[in-house]
Amino acid sequence: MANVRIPRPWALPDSAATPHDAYLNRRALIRALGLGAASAAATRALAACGLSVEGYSEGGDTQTVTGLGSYLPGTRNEAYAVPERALTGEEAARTYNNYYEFTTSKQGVWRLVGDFEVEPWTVEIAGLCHNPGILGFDDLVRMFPIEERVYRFRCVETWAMTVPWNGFPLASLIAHADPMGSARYVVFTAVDRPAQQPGRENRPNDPWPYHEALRLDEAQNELGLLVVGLYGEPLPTQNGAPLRLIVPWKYGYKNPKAIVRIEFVEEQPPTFWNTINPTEYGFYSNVDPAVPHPRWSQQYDYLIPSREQVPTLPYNGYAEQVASMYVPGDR
Ligand SMILES: Nc1nc2c(c(=O)[nH]1)N[C@H]1C(S)=C(S)[C@@H](COP(=O)(O)O)O[C@H]1N2
Ligand SMILES: [Mo]
Repeated sequence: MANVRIPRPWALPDSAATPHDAYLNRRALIRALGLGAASAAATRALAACGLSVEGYSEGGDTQTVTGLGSYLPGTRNEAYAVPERALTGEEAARTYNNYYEFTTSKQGVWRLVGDFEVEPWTVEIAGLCHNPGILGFDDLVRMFPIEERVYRFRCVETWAMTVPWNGFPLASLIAHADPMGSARYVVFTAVDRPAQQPGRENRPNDPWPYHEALRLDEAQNELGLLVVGLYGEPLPTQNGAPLRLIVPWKYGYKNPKAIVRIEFVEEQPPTFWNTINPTEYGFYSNVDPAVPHPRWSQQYDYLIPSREQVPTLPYNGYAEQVASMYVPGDR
């Protein structure tokens, strides 16, 4: 193995990396070696070569067939194409992340996710609904047909990407849960597992576990996607495996990763970033180029990894689908 030459994007400065090629080459190597996506032996063999299996790594030897992604990529839904932007390279999408449970270094997250176990995984449906209960990950991907949608994604910090997500409509899960008339908000809670989340010790005063919320009508909008895959592959841990929310008209922090609980409530609930800094991060947090962040402009998206600058669009380009839900002043 020592004579196999693999580009190592992590050894290069960001500007010099050609990540997409490196990613494809590494996958080709993994396949050529006949290694499964996540067996412990494969992971150790790759680690010995200075490589890692994207997404699921050490500790991932309990993968089932569904865990390996037999339900992916699902059917491409052409209603959600983004014709005016090129797709972001896979490697960039997988190696430039915000995930404070691991680290605040965007290029460091993917290196630190190795101990995080994505299986077994269950999601609790709770609160004001007629059909509460606990659903296993495998149940979810069997119950709800998976589709692929290309969405713009915009972090409040101005970086942006355009990627194909694989998942099922949040509205479908909500219909299954059957909310009561008194339910007005939906809360999403991330897994609370500090022993496998090395960044937690650096931010002990944050209101963990990560939690976010939507008004019920927002959550029922056609755009909300519960995501289990990225680029047709199982969702990498650093991107929120095994289950995360994508609501593309909102800033990135409204898209929680590693969800274990979805709860229906009556009153507007607290949310992670709004609690930390309410003047900078509102409850709604819809993408809006006209409202500057207190510390920077929101007029442009900077596409990763090139940093190409493009105008930020109202509601991130999804005004047609979502604008009617809001009144002026919703922040
Ligand atoms: N659990 C959890 N979810 C999270 C975050 C986080 O720190 N923890 N960061 C959010 C932020 S600020 C952004 S921009 C997106 C980044 O998603 P990506 O890494 O898949 O691009 O995840 C969001 N979801
Ligand atoms: Mo973000």
